[in-house]
Amino acid sequence: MAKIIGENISNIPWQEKPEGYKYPVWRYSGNPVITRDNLYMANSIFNSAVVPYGDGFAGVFRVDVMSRDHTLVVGYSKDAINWELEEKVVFRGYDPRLCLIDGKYYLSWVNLTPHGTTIGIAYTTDFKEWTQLEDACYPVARNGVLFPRKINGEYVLLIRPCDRGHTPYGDIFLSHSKDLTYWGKHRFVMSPVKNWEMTKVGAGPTPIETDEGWLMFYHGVLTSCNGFTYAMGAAILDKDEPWKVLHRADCFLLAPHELYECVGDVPNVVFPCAALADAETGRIAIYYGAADTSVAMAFTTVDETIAFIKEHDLLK
Ligand code: BMA
Repeated sequence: MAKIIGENISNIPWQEKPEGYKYPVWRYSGNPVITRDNLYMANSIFNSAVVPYGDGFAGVFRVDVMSRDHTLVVGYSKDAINWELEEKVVFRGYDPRLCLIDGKYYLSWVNLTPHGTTIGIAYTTDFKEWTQLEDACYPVARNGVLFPRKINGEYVLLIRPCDRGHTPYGDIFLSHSKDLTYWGKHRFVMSPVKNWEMTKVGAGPTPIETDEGWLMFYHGVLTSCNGFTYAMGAAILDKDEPWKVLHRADCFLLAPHELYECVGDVPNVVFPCAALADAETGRIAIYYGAADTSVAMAFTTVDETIAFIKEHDLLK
């Protein structure tokens, strides 16, 4: 049995796998959990990040407002399913990720600069006051995802260099920092390999530590006559040298299928940005943006996902 190394979050949202369902990741039956109706003046609320906070949960949500500016707002929930979002904009940009490191909640997101997107980093202890640090790189990059603890004494950030448009390429790299200001020791992690992810790949939720290595969910993009299709894949990275990919599924684990994933502002998008993981039960709740319109949730267990990755291992 694979094990999550981390906190017990006994109040993680959960639904059992539907009987007879064969795949390792199954959707919440009440999807989508957040729609544009959750906030005044929202055009769409999608790729968003959540963490356990107090006796409930907090999150940073991507809200594209009716001017179509990209904004990030804070939200709270008792059960991580029903969310109250605040109208106050905390940062401009998109695709937030959150993680707790040494008592501080770190946010990384796609920060907007006149020269293209970069990776913004900020932290908070109460989701009210934020301290913004230096951007983690110069433009152009997206999909900056911090590991939830220092590895060999250094912070580690997954990152995806790109261009200023709808980038037609993309590999995952990572960088190290001793102080979250100066980043270096850049390492290549992975490129697209199979058809479902052939255009580009980018890290998804904060990686989950397991006894087998870091479980990294990521998105892969296929280009068809109809444009891009975003799906979710998974890989296991070495615990101490996380640029080394130990196992990687050769197929997606979740792809656009339901109407709310196939129809929306950008059709055919499943874009995972967060996961809640309970060490005691091995349960994982994944939060993903659906069709750039709403936030949806899916479930798995560490055991099922790792078994599936190994059964369909690209690297074996
Ligand atoms: C990517 C990002 C995501 C978005 C996806 C699909 O480049 O901008 O925010 O979900 O495209 O439109």
